[in-house]
Amino acid sequence: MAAPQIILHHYAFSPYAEKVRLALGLKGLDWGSVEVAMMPPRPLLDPLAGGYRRIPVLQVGADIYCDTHAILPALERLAPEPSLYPTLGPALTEGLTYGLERDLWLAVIGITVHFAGDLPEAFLRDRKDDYLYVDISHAAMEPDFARNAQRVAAWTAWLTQALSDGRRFLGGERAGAADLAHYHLLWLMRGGERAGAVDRLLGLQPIRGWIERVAGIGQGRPQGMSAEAALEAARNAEPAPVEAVNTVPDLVAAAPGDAVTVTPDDFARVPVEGRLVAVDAGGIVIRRDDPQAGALHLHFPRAGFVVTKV
Ligand SMILES: N[C@@H](CCC(=O)N[C@@H](CS)C(=O)NCC(=O)O)C(=O)O
Repeated sequence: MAAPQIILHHYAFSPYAEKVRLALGLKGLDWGSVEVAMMPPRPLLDPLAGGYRRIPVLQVGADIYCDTHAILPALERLAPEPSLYPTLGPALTEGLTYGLERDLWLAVIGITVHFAGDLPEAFLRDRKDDYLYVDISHAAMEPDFARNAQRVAAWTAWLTQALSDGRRFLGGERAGAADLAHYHLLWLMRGGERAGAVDRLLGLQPIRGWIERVAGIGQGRPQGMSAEAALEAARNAEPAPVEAVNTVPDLVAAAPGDAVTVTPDDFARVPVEGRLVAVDAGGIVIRRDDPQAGALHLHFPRAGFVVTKV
C-alpha cells in the first residue's frame, strides 16, 4: 500500500491531536500516524518543525503545519468535502474556537488535575518550565479549582443550551470543526475513570448523545509510520508554491525573503527561524532549509503568533 500523503505527528493523550484525528475522520482520510513522545526531546520532529514544540504537527510532503488553526484549514483545502465548516463557515468557526480554546485551556487542565491527581514529576516539570509556565501539580492547581469549575461550567451551560433543541451537531445536521473544538476539551477532562464525576460537575448528562456522536466520527484511516519515513517524505518533496507577499506590513515589519522568527505568544514560546515567504489574513509561511529534511515551508496561523525580523 502506498504511504499516505498526509502525516500527523502526535501522541495518543493529546487533546489538540484528538481534534485533528477527528477532523481526519470527518473527512474520511488516509493518513500516516507518527507517534511522538509526550515531551521533548523529539529529535526526528525538530528538523521538520524547526523547534516548534507543540503537538500536533501536520505534514504534507515538505509543507509543515503548526497549530490546529493552521492544520484544519489545510485539511479543508486538501479535501474540501465534507467540509469542516458547515453552517458557520471557516472564518467564524476558526475565530470563535480560537478564543474558546485559549480562554479555557488552563481551567480545563485544572479540572482534569482535580480528578486525575498528580501526573509524573518529570512531566509536571516539563510543562511548567517549557510549555505552560504554570505549575499544574494537584497541590498548585487545587486552590483555583472553584474558579476553574465555575468558568468551565458557564461554558458547558452554553453548550448544553445550544444543543437543547435536539440538533445532532452544533451547526445542525452535519458535524464540523465547532463540534471538534468543544469536544476535545471535554475529552481531556472526561478521560480515564473521570467521566461520571466531570459530567455531574459540568452538567453534561443531557449532551451525552452529542458526545457519543462526535466520538463516533472516528479517526479516518491511520497507518502507522516511522519518524524516519516522515523525514524521508519531506526530503523527497518540494514545498507547494506560495505567492510571496506581505499584506499586513503595518503589523508585520518584514518583507518576503527576510530572516524572521515566528513565536507562539502564549505557551511554549520557542522561536522558529526561517525566511518569510508570505503573511496575509490567513496565516504565516516561512521557509527553512534543514540539513536533514531539505527545503520546507512551515505554516502558522496569524492568531497567537508573533513574527519578528532578525
Ligand atoms: N494552539 C495550539 C495548542 C496545542 C497544544 O497546546 N498542544 C499541547 C498538547 S494537547 C502541547 O503541545 N503540549 C506540550 C507538548 O506536547 O509538548 C493548537 O491549536 O495546536
